[in-house]
Amino acid sequence: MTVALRNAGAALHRGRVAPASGRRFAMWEAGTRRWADRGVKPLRHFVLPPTRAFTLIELLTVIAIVGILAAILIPTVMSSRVSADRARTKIQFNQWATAIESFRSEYGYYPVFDSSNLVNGGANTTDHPFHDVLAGRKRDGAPLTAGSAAATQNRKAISFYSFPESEFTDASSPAPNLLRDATGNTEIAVLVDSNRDGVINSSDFGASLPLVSGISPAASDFPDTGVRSGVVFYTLAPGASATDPQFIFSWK
Ligand SMILES: [Ca+2]
Repeated sequence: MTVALRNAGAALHRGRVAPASGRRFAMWEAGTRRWADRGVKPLRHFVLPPTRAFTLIELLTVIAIVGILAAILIPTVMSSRVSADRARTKIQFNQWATAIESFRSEYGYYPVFDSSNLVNGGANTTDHPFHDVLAGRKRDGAPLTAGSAAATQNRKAISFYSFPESEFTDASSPAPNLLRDATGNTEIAVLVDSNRDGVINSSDFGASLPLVSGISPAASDFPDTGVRSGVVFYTLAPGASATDPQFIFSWK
């Protein structure tokens, strides 16, 4: 006795209307307990959707829209990234300044890093004055060299700041193991109120402000009379040039 129907094999059809002899069916026979071929079942009402490709106009329109969106979004994304890097740089400078102020609170005077007034001034493969004074140890974790400027100033070898690896250039870079800011700058000025008169001016840093990437702040950015602060960091802002000097400052 016949109890069921099943599709015994689907033929592949193309076109708007499948041919009438499109599909074969089998019927289950209980007596023999097997599927028996019952031939072809007409598929007169089986309609396939028409195939359709994009026209050239449609493709060009899509490409134009994608191009317009990219032109709008890419500068926005780039600008956001630069703004974020600037903000992170200011935070980083602020943390360094806090460490310097902690040093002053401990010892009663501001540390002297290097006559260049740059955070990487005097750095070599074994010593890094700015790092060593504030970290209370060398880059490799070794104790400060007895009698060195860092050991003499930070005589208690106090760790005022733990420099993360992200604040150094890669060991494989052309200038490895230098302190860097969040924008990638390694030329960073550090000024302290050495004579502790409440103002940072030429009495503290010398005849002229240190250059960063060949440029120093103008009087409009850093008055000749100085600024009332204990610690100042500055570096060149992303995209700045000699004709368009812009700096990232941090005062504390
Ligand atoms: Ca001063």
